[in-house]
Amino acid sequence: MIPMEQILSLRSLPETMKYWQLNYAWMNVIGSAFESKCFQVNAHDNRSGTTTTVDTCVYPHFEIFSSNATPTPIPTETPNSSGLLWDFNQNGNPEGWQAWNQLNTFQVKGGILYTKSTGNDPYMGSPKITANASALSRIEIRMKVTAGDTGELYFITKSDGTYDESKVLQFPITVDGEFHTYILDMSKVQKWSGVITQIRLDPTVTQAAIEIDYIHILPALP
Ligand SMILES: [Ca+2]
Repeated sequence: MIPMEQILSLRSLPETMKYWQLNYAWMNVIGSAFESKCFQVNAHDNRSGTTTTVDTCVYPHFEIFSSNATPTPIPTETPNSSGLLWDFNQNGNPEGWQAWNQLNTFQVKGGILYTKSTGNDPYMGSPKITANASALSRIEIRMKVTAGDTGELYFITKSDGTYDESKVLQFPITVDGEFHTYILDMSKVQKWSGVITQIRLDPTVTQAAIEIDYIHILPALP
């Protein structure tokens, strides 16, 4: 038998699909991953918490996406008293972050978001947020990158919703095979003001393996 988790990991199945139309999503994943054959799988229903064994057969050219498995919209995230924290500590859940450019294998496992840069302009976007720029001006990123020399943190605001070179902080990265914590003082960037509505991380500027432990938006250092 093939554990449900293993099947889900064969494709980057959106987290919301695990809750929506579970059987449909699960059949689709099998169909895209195997040749025609029959076998048993464990199907875990996240809603009821129950696991059942099911006989199933799949066929080549099985429909890959379900048109009625509409993902639940991700709400805008607002800070709690600590700030905005993305820890990537739940397997399979990138917490609203998405690979936007030149990043593949975007996967959360064992407390780490794993991804791989395929070019010289890789970047990933946060979920929509509502963050008071003057209250939260420090960003901490703990990550391990295998190549490159520079990371970049872009952002947009309520009054300026375009990603451009006026709203970015560049920082040197260390590529020695270890995790490093980068502390970014966003108050150095003139346009870090008003309400921040989204951030974007360019973890490096070349092809590299990337592991991200966490991304935190925090109050300024005292
Ligand atoms: Ca983590």
